[in-house]
Amino acid sequence: MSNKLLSNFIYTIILMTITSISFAETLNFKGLIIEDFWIKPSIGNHKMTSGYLKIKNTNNRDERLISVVSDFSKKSELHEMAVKNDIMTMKKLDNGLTIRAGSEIHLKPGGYHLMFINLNDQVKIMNNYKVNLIFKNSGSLTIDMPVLEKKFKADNHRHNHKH
Ligand SMILES: [Cu+2]
Repeated sequence: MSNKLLSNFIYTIILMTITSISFAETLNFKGLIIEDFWIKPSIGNHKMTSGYLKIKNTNNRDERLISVVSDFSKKSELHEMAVKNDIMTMKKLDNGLTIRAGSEIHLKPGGYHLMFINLNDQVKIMNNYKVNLIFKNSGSLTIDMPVLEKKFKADNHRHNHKH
């Protein structure tokens, strides 16, 4: 094998690796681009944890994430975090989350999130959990969410949880 061939070969391998990594993190479900999905590890015997993701709506009609289902917690809800009288509070979104045509929503620490309540077991790092996302127009999609440790400021806030 010539040097040029060899370097082309190596280049191709690198490119394939990068491509497969990005494939694993981005899903296209009927024009809804879903990425950056992860679950926060639960702490000790704390019975709940949260999940995050980004959804981009490339279609020309509005979409709505109406509910979430998981098999590792008794309940799963869509929540919004907000500051009320200097205390972080969480509110359940009974009408779901609208993703306008051509725009995106980012569920992230300190804002919108998926709330997994009454966990069957401790949610540990390096595990993956199946989560079912139910959309008003596009129907349901199951994604495999990895448990990742990500540092963020909102973690230090005291919050008042009403369930
Ligand atoms: Cu919550």
